[in-house]
Order: sequence, then C-alpha cells, then structure tokens
Amino acid sequence: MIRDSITGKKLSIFGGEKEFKESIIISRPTPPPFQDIEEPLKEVLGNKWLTNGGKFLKSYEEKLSGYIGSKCIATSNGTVALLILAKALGLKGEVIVPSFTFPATATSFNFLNIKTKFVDIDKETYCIDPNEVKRAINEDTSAIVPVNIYGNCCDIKKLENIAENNDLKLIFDSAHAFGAKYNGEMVGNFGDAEMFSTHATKILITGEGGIISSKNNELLDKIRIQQNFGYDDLKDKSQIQTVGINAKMSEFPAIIGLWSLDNFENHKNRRNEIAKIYLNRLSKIKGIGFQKTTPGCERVYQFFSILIDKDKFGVDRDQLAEVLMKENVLTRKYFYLPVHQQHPYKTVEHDKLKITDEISSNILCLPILSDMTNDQAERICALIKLIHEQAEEINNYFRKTS
Ligand code: T4K
Repeated sequence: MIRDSITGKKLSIFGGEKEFKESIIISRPTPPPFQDIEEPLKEVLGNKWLTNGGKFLKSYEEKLSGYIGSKCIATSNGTVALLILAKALGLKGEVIVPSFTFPATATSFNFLNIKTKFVDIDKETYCIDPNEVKRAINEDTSAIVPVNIYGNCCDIKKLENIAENNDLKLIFDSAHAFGAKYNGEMVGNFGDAEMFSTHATKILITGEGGIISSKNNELLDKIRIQQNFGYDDLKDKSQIQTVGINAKMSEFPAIIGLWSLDNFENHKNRRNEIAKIYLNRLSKIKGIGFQKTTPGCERVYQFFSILIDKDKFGVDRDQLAEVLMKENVLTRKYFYLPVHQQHPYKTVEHDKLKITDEISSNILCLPILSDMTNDQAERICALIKLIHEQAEEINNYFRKTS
C-alpha cells in the first residue's frame, strides 16, 4: 500500500509514540547468515592458515577482478589503500581533492606529507568540478583525486582528459561506488587506479577492507610490495625492496567479502528500489532537492541524500534530523563538516568553496539499507511530509527549547 501520510500521527517531539520501535540506522550492514559461512570458516580454522595470501583471499581477489574487469587487490581498509597507491605512484607535492568527502580521502595523502588542494564541487552532482580542477593545477600538482560521491560517478571523461593533457596521475576514490558503471563500463576501470572501501557500512562488505583496481600491472606489483611491509615475496624474503606497510587482508574478511559479492546484485537492486520510493515520494514535497546522477552514470546508492531548502521546506536540516531521530530514524549529515573546515585543515589555503559549504550545511542522508522494506521507506517519507506540514509548530518547539 502506498502511504502519503501517517493519519492521526502525533510527532514524538510533541509527545506522540515513536514511529519506529527499533531504530532505522543510516547504514546497517547486511552480514552473511552464519550457516552460509560456516564451512569456509571451519576450513580456515582447520587449515591454520589465517592470512598472508590465503586461499579465500585469492579467490575473493579473483572474483573481484572478474566482476570489475580490471585486476583487484584487497587491502585492510580503503584509507590505507589510497595511501599505498599514492606511495606506489610516487606522488609528491600537491594533489587536487574535493573537500566534500570523508576526511580519509585527504588524510591518506597528508600522511605522506603530500599537500591537498581542495576544490569545489558541481552543485548538481556533488562531484568535483572539472573546471575548478583545471584552475587548481600548478607546478606542484602530481595527481587528481576525484571522489565518486554517494555512489554517483564524477565527470570521468573530462577528468581523464585533464589528467592526460597535464601529465597528472588520476586516482578515483570510489569508496562509495562499487558496482556503479560509467558509459557502460564498471567503475574500477578508470584513471591510473581506483580505490573502493568495503567497510561494514558499504554495500559490498568485509567489515574493514578496501580494494585497489587498476589495469597497470607494474603498478599493481608495486602495490603488492607496498602492502606487504616492502617485501616482494617472489624475490627475496629477507630483504625489503622499499619502505612498505602492512595493508593485507586476512582470510576472515575475505570469506565475508566472497559472500557479499555473491549477494551484491540483490543488495544493490534493493537499494535502487528504496531510492526510487524516496525520489518518488519526496519530490512532491517543497524544499527538498536531490543529487543529480552524472550523465552516462549508472549509479549505486551507497547513500541517499536530500538537500533541504529551509525557506521552502519550513524547517532546517538540523531540525529535520532531530525530529526524525526522535522517531527512531537515524540520519547522518555526510559530509558536514567538509574536510577544509576540519581542525587539521583550517590553515590550508584554498579558493572559496561556496558550493561545498552550501551543500554541506543543508545535506541529510536518509537510511538506505540492503535489507530495508518498502514500507519502512514509505513511512520515512510520510514522516518527512508530516514534518513539512507541521513546520510552524516545529519551529515554535525549537524556539521554546533552545
Ligand atoms: N573515502 C571516502 C569517500 C569514504 O567515505 C571513506 C569511508 C573512505 C575514503 C575510507 O574508507 P575506509 O578506510 O573506511 O575503508 C563511516 C565508515 O567508517 C567509513 O568507512 C565511511 N567512509 C564513512 C562515510 O562512514 P562513520 O564514523 O560515519 O561510521 P559509524 O561508525 O558512525 O557508522 C555509521 C552507522 O553505521 C552508525 O550509525 C552505526 C552503523 N553501523 C556501523 C558499523 C561499523 C552498524 O550498524 N554496524 C557496524 O558494524 O564512518
């Protein structure tokens, strides 16, 4: 049944019952049922081979490579994947990144003393603006690091052209975009390399985990060495080839990853259906805007965001989040604060990031889960509609309680 409103519902801030008895969290993982991974777990424990190029890791990497169409290396997480990529590519000086992202995008480079030049995003797709990238290039720039934000794709073609024309490396932070396609090709096949996160909050999960994909075998060889303390297992087990780190994935997350990959299409499709409900229902409410999908992109829904125009919607983003929280709907303000406003970055010079600041102040990500029901999504939409309808009372409530 399609719900347009919740008849007779009294909002919880006004003393009504919570709409949901149990919290609906922004991004709860869908882990495997125990019986589905019992056999491989027994095998690993029985074999006493827990990590360092184990059987399940190999199989996971092979399946990933088959799915993406470029060779994939699994890592301990996405942050360290970016870090070893930067090291393997020999980046230095400055890299161009958006500020509208999770701090890890920038951290991975700063950790290696590579500076991050923050540039603004496109106001519709929320992805890095290629024109701003062009403007930011200088003699210190060594790479461009666009982020395929929320599961949307950047303007990949333009960015590839800019990188090529300026002899720069191009690394995609595709932490959110596993399973997305651009011009019919899987994300993971672009630039010099791409990084995915398989953290518990993602669609493809391993608990903690990351993936590096690339078509450049020489680069992948370097990454294998980088993630293994600097040892090249094929050469000399007593001599490190370079200063490396431990960024390996062990057998347990690989087993979860194998299950998650087998179930990925179902999970992706479920989220697409939830997103359809959100788009359909919420587009009828004044003052709610949506991220536009980049032309040529078949996106995935790592996150579903709404952009609140307070003047038209009636209450602001923070108030909406609070009223929803009281109903047990736990949203997140990804990505507020943007990276350039985080403490370590406040002294970093950058041009005005007007669109980043504006979107970051008004964005709200709604729960989108791989096992969410249509009814849950419709009730969330009905709640948002009710909040819009009762905007005046809600404003009075916040005036009195602040
Ligand atoms: N680049 C980008 C663009 C990224 O977004 C990220 C990470 C990275 C790079 C780095 O990749 P990793 O190094 O993480 O692989 C989360 C994730 O930890 C992080 O992976 C993710 N992006 C970021 C957007 O979100 P938090 O601090 O917001 O997560 P947390 O612990 O508050 O969890 C979010 C919600 O999920 C909570 O409400 C509870 C729920 N949850 C969480 C976990 C861990 C569960 O239900 N079960 C769980 O096991 O960072």
